[in-house]
Amino acid sequence: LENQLYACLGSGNCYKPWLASKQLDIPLDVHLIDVLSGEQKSAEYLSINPLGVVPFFVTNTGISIGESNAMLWYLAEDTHLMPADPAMRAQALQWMFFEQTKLEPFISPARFFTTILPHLQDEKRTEIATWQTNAVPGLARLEQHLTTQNFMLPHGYSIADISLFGYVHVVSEAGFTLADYPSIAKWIDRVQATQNYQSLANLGHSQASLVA
Ligand SMILES: N[C@@H](CCC(=O)N[C@@H](CS)C(=O)NCC(=O)O)C(=O)O
Repeated sequence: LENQLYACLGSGNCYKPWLASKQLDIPLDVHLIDVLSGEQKSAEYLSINPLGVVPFFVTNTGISIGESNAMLWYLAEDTHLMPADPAMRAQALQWMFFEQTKLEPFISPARFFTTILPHLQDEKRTEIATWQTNAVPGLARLEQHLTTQNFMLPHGYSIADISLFGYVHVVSEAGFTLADYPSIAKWIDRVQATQNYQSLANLGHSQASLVA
């Protein structure tokens, strides 16, 4: 039995555990779920994940894990992507909660209705503007942090970076310009230069261009 990842193309949340598995060389079977056609609510998928969302992870010992950042935590245990020091582990978690509360809820839907379903952009104009406004404080805080640090944690590249990278590296697809965030832009370059890095477009292999 291999680790199983249920994922959809183009998703920052799905990308996070997949990228970690690639960088750590952890074997993983990827099952693509077509969220745009509602496959995540099919009886077959609900029997695997009753919440009907992706990503979803089943370990090679048969244990189910929801939430992309929880998957990162599991995959990185005892590796260079997880700090050993308890206070640093807590800082990793701190940034992962920051990602899920201050950035992902705004960048993800703004990007969805701008880039993934652009025909809904006009209809969603007001909501998109609100999501964009709400993402600014989080992006400003990240920019400030990365002005003095190469990576999120002082010891170097970690799951905190992977967590934030998922949506922040595609923030231009949500209507932002990275020129406004020069330290974030340089951090994106540094993450892309880490060992065994794989782009979001490679998630699900060649089919990823459908929603790139
Ligand atoms: N907080 C969750 C977010 C999961 C999530 O929102 N998944 C989206 C795709 S990125 C989804 O499955 N949407 C389809 C639906 O809700 O029906 C995580 O980090 O894993």
